[in-house]
Amino acid sequence: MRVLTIIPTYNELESLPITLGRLRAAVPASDVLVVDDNSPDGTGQLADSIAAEDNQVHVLHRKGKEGLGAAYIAGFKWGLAAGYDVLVEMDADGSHQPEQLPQLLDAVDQGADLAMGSRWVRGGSVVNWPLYRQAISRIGSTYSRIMLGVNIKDVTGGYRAFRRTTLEKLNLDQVESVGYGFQVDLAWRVAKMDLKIVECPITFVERELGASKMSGHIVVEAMINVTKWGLTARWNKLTGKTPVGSRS
Ligand SMILES: Nc1nc2c(ncn2[C@@H]2O[C@H](COP(=O)(O)OP(=O)(O)O)[C@@H](O)[C@H]2O)c(=O)[nH]1
Ligand SMILES: [Mg+2]
Repeated sequence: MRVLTIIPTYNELESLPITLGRLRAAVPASDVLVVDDNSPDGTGQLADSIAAEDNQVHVLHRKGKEGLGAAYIAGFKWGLAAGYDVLVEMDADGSHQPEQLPQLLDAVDQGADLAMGSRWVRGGSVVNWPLYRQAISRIGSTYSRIMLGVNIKDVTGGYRAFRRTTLEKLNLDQVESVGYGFQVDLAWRVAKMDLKIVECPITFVERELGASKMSGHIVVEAMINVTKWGLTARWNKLTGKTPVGSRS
């Protein structure tokens, strides 16, 4: 299996080299694609200098900050075009421990179409995460589960390994949202296709360096979108038709 780990970055100058070093040591076989949104702190240039020394590290430079979702879509397209078999999502800040990636890859190897790192299954946990962040994550996951009818415990999580065929079946250009909504959107699309999703317990460690890019806007966007998707799906089921302009 050729594996590409995609790491989106925005102002991760301090964290990125540590995470990259850990990833290259933990899973040397995985190539890496850093997707940088022209970080003002020079993360993109730092990634370039690391890539110049390591031919398994690549960098995709984007014009400006367009959100996590857009960065991942660009990264997925790059990885699919380059022929990778498995595409991994990983944060740059160390929250997704590279040492736990083999679990996700094993799950894919054993037949999962999507392996998801999960904080909210037995064995999963969070370290140093403030209570309000835990509350947002748990409530957001539970609300999404009920609203969308998906049986995934940690649906907003962003440590994932996709089999390439899974991404090929999704219409990536239709995926909406920028933040957590993006992760929910992707997971829901996979769940609707009746593919095999496996949740693997992970220990999510809050960043020690740099600042979070999470905002109230991102949370509100996710809530509004999940509500909209859930109601649209119920409406479609009830009427047996697809309203004009709705998601398929
Ligand atoms: N390219 C890109 N990366 C982003 C953007 N927003 C967040 N990220 C990255 O996404 C990952 C998760 O973001 P983070 O701020 O740690 O979110 P939190 O863990 O929910 O607090 C980090 O690697 C960020 O650098 C963005 O707009 N563009
Ligand atoms: Mg983080």
